[in-house]
Amino acid sequence: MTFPENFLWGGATAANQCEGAWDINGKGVSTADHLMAGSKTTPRKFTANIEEGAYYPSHEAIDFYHRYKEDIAMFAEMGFKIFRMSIAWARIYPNGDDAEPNKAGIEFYRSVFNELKKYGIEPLVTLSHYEMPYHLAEKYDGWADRRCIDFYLKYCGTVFKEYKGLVKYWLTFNEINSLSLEGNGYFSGGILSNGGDLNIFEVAKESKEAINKRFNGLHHQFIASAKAVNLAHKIDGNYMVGCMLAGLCTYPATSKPEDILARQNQAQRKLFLCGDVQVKGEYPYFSKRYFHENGITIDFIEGDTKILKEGRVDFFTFSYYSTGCISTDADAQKTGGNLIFGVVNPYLKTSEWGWQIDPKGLRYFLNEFYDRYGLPIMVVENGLGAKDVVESDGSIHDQYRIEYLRLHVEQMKEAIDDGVELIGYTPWGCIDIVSAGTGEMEKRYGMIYVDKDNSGKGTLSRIRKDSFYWYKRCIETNGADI
Ligand code: BGP
Repeated sequence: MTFPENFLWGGATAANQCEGAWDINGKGVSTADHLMAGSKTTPRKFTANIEEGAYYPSHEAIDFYHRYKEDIAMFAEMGFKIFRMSIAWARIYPNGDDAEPNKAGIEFYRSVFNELKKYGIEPLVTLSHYEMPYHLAEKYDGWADRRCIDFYLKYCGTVFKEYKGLVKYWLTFNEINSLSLEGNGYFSGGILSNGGDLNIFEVAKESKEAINKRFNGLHHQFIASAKAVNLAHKIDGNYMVGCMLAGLCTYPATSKPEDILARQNQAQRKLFLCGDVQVKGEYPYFSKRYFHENGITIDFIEGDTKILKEGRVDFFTFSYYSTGCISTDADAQKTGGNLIFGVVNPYLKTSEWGWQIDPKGLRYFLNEFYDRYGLPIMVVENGLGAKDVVESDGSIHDQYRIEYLRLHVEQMKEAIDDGVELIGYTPWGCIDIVSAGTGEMEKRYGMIYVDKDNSGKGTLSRIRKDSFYWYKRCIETNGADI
């Protein structure tokens, strides 16, 4: 059992969780800049105005904007072949609907890509990772408005042209299926009228109108993604454009037929619907009944069907942290997760944040996705959010993280042996960054520690954890010595 010779080992981040520099060198304010910090039990709050003196985690984050050279050097030291990052749309088009792009923003990412190139690290660029220019949310209600498709394409066209030769792999939307989840209108769609406090751990109550708006927002993202795939291919025949799904991976809680059906339903609606549209180029058969029963009417216009067909993605990617179970028993105990999840699986252990750890599930779902889509796959997020302790000598012994990663790497190996065409692995938050769900800093995923706490205090200095040396060895031996 070995990983293929050219396997893309690396790590993953997102702009609003690591860059900081939220309002300098021409960057516009993004939807993520309006989110305060929360915790495991308190939802993050969205504020319509940025409150003076209040703490907004994205504003400084880990200051990757000024420290990218130092950080990329450490990624190179670990042996990264690929680095997943996102471009902050508002750094390129500050308001989203501007006539001209912000030159300083374009040059910033060019410098980052050049720095990666220096070490032979391939960028994997997410075009939209849980943020958009705030102006688009305020003026147009975000993705609920079809005009956002053109604003997004203008932005895509600019970066596709500017970074030709520097980037090969693109992802159109991070965890696009999060917009198919209750209560996620603002977070993943900039739909302000669906906003308010954000609690992505609970099913928020939405009006029929809000649900309809959210699904139309999703439809607009599908069209934007398909058009972006086409545009990318026109600009550079070597571009590879992928979709990215939140791996909301579930099992039936019992063998009771009702549970089996409920799980099938959940998987179709929350997972496969988006994958099917982006990979197969059309809405799946089961969407009709689902939309009908929930009063959802998609605003299809002439040409949409063709656009979806012609804009199928080149590869498939997903995030994988944990699994949950689906049950029809209303009293079954709920479990945590990066988005809304199911009920407890008695066979699994959980992380400190209540996410169930399931390495074998990764092999299972890699097989599921490959069987359904037949495209090359990358696991573009995976990891353990945990608190770390810095010892008096400055070392950090994160054996728990090594164990988590080791077990998942083992299962990827198995999946490759099963015949799955797995081409890359970018564990989440390879350097500690702000948590998307809670806004905390102390929910750490990194192999590199960043000195900063939940209230935003710290020196921002970087420290190599034990997992840093473990991952370096893993990459060096192409997954043989783990
Ligand atoms: C995914 C997001 C990431 C990320 C990760 C971990 O859903 O794509 O942005 O942060 O989950 O979640 P969290 O940061 O809430 O621990």
